[in-house]
Amino acid sequence: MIPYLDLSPEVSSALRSKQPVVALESTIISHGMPYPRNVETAWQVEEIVRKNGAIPATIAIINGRMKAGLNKQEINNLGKLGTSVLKVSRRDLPVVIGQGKNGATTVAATMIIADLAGIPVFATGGIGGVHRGAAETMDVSADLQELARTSVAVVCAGAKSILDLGLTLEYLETQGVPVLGYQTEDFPAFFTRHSGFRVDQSIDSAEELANILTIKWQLGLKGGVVIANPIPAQFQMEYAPIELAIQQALGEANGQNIKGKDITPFLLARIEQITGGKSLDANIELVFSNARLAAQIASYLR
Ligand code: PSU
Ligand code: MN
Repeated sequence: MIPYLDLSPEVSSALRSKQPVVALESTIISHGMPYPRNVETAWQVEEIVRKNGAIPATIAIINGRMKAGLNKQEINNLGKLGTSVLKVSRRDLPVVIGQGKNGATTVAATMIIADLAGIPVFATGGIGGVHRGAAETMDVSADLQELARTSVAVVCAGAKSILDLGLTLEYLETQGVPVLGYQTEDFPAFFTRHSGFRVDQSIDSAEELANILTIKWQLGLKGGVVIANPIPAQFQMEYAPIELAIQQALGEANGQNIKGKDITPFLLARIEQITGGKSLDANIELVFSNARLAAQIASYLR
C-alpha cells in the first residue's frame, strides 16, 4: 500500500498477474491539446496500447489522490477542464495532494507515480528540456532531472525544437540518461524525423530495447531512459514552416512576458494556431506511434 495512490482495478490486476502495462501522462491531455480532440486522442491511445497487448494506465491526480488508470469519464473531465486544471510536476505533488485538488501530471510527475505503482514503461509525445535562452533564464524542465533519478523508460518522439535540443542532449548525457533511437541515428525533433543531433545508439527492435532496460536496472543504475521514436514518415511536417511557427510563437511569448510552467502550454497552443491545426494532426499521430512501441517494449520486459 502506497499512501495517496489508487490503482484502477484493471491496472491492479494486470500488475499482480505480471501483464504488461503502459503509463500515459495527463498534461498532454489538459495542456497539450484542445478539447475535444485531446479526449478522443487519449481514449484512442488507450485502445492502441490494448491492441498491442498491454494495459493502459493514464495517470493524474483526482481529489488529492494519485491515480494510475483513469476511466473514460475521468479522462473526459480532465480534457474539458483543460488549462484550468493544475499542471503538476515533482514540486507540486505534495501541495495538490494536501489540498485535495485535481492535477494533470507532466512527464516528471507521471514518472514518479508510474514508478510508485510499479510501471516501468511510459508513452508520451515529447519530453520537456532545456529551453532556448536557458543560459539567461535557467529554464530547464524538471523532466530532465526526473529522468536522471526515476527508473522509468519514456517513449517519446524526441523533443520539440521550441527547446534547445543540443543543450537538452548535453544535460541528459551529464545526468547519465541513455538516449536511444528506435531505428534511427538521429534524435527526432517531434514534428520532424530529424534534428541534426545524434542519439547515443540506434536500436532496431522493441525486444532489444527491453533487454537494455533490464540490464540497466539489474546493474543498479537507477534512472530513466529516453526512447526516441521518430514520427512515422507519412505524418511528418516540413522543417521550414514548423520552424517559422516556433520562431513566431517564441517571439510572442517573449513579448507577453510568459514564464515558468506557462511557457510550454503557451507555445504548444500558438504553434497549433499558426500552423492551422496541422501540428495537432502530427502530434496525435506521433503519440499513437509511441503508444504502439511502448506496448511492445512492455510486453518484452519480463
Ligand atoms: N512537450 C510537448 N507536449 C506536452 C508537453 C511537452 O510536446 O504536452 C508537456 C509534458 O507534460 C511535459 C511538460 O512534461 O509539458 C513540460 O513542461 P515544462 O517545460 O514546464 O517542464
Ligand atoms: Mn520550465
